[in-house]
Amino acid sequence: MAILEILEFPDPRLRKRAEPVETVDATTMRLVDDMFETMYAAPGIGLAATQVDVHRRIIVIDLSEEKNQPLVLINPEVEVLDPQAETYDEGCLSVPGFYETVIRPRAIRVTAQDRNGEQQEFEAEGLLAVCVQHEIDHLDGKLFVDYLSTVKRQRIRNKLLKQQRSKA
Ligand code: GNR
Ligand code: NI
Repeated sequence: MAILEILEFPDPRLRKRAEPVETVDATTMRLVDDMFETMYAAPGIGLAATQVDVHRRIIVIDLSEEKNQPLVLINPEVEVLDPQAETYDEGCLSVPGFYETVIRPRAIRVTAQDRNGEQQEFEAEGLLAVCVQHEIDHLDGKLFVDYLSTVKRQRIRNKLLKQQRSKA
C-alpha cells in the first residue's frame, strides 16, 4: 500500500473529468487500497480518484469514528430523492484549511459498483449524502469552492497559492 499525493486547488488537474471504469481489476483494487490509506492518513472521510491524479470514476468513503466502515463507489450515479436544500459546512483535502457552507439536495439514491464490481444501491441523507455528492463533483472536475462567490473563491485561491509557493 502507499500514501498518494493529494492535488490542491487551483491545480488544473482537479478540473479533469474522470472516465468510467471498464472492468474492476487488480489495478483498480490496488488503487482503492492506496486511496483508503491516503484518506485515513490525511485524515478525511472521503476521497475521489481525481484528487490523486487518477482520472477514473472511483470514490472511497468512511464516515465511521473507528475507520472500519469502508465504502467503495465505482462508476457512481446519483438520483435526487428530495431536492429540499440542506446546508453543510464543507471542507476538502484539496482545499486544506478552508470550510464554507454549501447547499445541496438533502436526500439521494446512489447506484454504484463495489470493490468486487458488484452493483449496489442505497439511499443517503445527512453527512453521507453530502459526502457522496462532494466526491462525485470531484469526478466531474468540480470543487466545493465553485459554489461560493467569486470573491471568496479568489481569496481562497490566493491564500493556497501563497502557501504552496512557500512549501515548494
Ligand atoms: O474529509 C472531508 N470532510 C468533509 C467534510 C464536509 C463535507 C465534505 C467532506 S469531504 C472531505 C474529504 C474530501 O476532500 N473529499 O473529496
Ligand atoms: Ni474534496
